[in-house]
Amino acid sequence: MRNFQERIIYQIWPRSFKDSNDDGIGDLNGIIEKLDYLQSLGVDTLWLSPVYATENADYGYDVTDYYQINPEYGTMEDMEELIREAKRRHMEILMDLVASHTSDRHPWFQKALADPHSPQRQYYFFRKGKSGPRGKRLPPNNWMSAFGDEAWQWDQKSQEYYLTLFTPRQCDLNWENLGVRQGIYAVMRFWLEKGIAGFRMDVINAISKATGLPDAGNGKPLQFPFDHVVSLPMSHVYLQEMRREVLDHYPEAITLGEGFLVTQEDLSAYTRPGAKELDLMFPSEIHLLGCGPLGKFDFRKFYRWEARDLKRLLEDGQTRIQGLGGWQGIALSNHDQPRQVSRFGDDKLYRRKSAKLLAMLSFTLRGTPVLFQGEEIGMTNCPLEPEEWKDYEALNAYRILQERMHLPKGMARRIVSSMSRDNARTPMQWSAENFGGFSSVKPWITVNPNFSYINVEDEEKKENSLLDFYRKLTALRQEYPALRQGSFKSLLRSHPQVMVYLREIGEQRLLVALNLSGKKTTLTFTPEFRSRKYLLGNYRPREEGDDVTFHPYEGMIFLLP
Ligand code: ISL
Ligand code: CA
Repeated sequence: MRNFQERIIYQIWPRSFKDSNDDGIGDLNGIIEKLDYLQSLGVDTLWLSPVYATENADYGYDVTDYYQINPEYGTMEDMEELIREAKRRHMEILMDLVASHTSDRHPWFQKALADPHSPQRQYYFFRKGKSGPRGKRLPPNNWMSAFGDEAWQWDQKSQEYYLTLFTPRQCDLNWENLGVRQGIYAVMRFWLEKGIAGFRMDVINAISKATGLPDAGNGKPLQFPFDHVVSLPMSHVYLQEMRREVLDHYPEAITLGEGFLVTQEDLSAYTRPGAKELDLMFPSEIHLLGCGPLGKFDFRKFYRWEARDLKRLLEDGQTRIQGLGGWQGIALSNHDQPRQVSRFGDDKLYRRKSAKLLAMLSFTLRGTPVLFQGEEIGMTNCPLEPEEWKDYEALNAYRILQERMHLPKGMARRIVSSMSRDNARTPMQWSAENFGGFSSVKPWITVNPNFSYINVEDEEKKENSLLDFYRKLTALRQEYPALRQGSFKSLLRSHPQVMVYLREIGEQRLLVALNLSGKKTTLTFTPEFRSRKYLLGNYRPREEGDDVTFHPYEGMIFLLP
């Protein structure tokens, strides 16, 4: 059946994974070349960020044709081979279903533009503008896009606006329309028939928009319409329909939801067993840790947090979801976030140690681990010049911080650099050769200069490497059902930096203790934990009694009798 709790998922961002044909762009054959490597990690599910035909306005999240492979990445035959070759190595492929919007070059949208009376016109949100002071034309409402601009684009020909909640080239689909839903279900069947394992679903909690598209918030210009697009009741109805119409016919297919501001309540509503909607979902809040109310690029409270904040956030999240029911994907990073060791660890003095610590978190929290390419070798944020930035969000934030928020260039640049999605999108570092062994020519985006000492080949040679540690963790997770299915119980809640928890199933009890900080500290283990067996940790195991000194970012996993 749907064994989503048992899996270990690895996210591939294909454009930057491996280039097989020397054009500087990652591709499907590149992934095929690296399947043995992926298998050696012990992962069993490969989630590919979108590989469909696209105009790259949002690097694949602007789909022009769901039935074609992006020619930069290869052909449909390559895709079929990838599915086959992965299976041969006991791995399966998760596709990215981008169903909340299409590219403005998708044939549906092209028809909608060409003929306002076409059925496709109703697939999107076309609306008349409002008239403002002195006959000035205003958009239908005050909605802001996820990237900070007006969420409406003007169609000169029909004199109407259309809704774009991300880049201006990603047109929101109207899920109220049966044609849209049937169209997406057909896409899903097409891919499931090809033998994929299921879907990661892009902004799936925003597929329903409030009737009448009312103004957001207090009616002031440019507000992100959280209340009118996030997790509206109909989003559940659509997903239940999708389950009945498509997924029930593929009893092994798994669905992993992604969305805007997914709270624990939200996550549970979509994934609790009775819901019959999604299998698992990503919670959002960890990625907002330390950000102010404006989110990722909020400069007022920018990026300030302490170990105790991360600890509390994780403990609360784990406990709440367990109580509410439902299942989460554990991802400390992805293609939308900075590199995890730079964001939550220390990418300088304790890069390797803290990367191992974070890996221990991913594999021992209650949920399904979802790794992101490069974290297994401790890839870090990349110091790019603004001229080298590729991501729409970064470029736009840079402009907005200066123009609208009047920040000096240097400060705007620092803010964007540390949070930019490009940090996660520089090429995978395979070796110390030119361009990190990713390609033989200059890649589409700059390679992080630290490839000379952070790369897979070096890791493979080293003893006690991070890569090796990941392999130990995948094996440990296979060995102990408590890590996969067990309950979560946090201990020592009041400690400011060490997170301690139990994972327990039947007779099996594991104790995890992780120092989330770069400061040393000593913990006293109470007598009930005296006869613990050390399983794995990121420092040398030591004979210690009741008082245990935790080094910076030290983590330990024990088996309890
Ligand atoms: O990236 C974010 C903040 O920097 C998130 O808010 C993100 O926009 C949100 O989680 C939705 O992301 C997904 O859909 C987007 C796409 O740009 C992202 O890459 C994708 O993961 C639109 O398709
Ligand atoms: Ca290529």
